[in-house]
Amino acid sequence: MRIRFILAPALLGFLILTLLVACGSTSTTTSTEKQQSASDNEVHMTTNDFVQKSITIHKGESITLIADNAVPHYISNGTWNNGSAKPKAEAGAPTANNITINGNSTGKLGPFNTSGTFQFYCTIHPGMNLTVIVQ
Ligand SMILES: [Cu+2]
Repeated sequence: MRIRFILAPALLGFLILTLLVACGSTSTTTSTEKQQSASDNEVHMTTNDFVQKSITIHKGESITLIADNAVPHYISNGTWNNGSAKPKAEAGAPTANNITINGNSTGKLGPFNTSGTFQFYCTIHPGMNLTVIVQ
């Protein structure tokens, strides 16, 4: 009699443990998804500029560039300096050679696998610069 009372909760405990392990593997997937969304690093673009002039991200992450209206943008390594385009790729910078972001759509910049400060510009919009700081 007593043994059954002890065994039944033990069996129940085992079942709960099995369920928890099963749920645990599901929540691992969820935390991976969270990590991905946390590293979305969105930068919006108006008709002729980045909404923010710089963004700080972690090593290994990428940036999602978002055109908020119908104007397309072409992103390359370098910067606008006093109205002149200055193409330049820093050591360790991901290559951006006129990455085309059509109007009302998105594009990816990266991944950034090296720490440092990297400059990007839109080749058709003078002054449209973005600084990416990778930590
Ligand atoms: Cu542009």
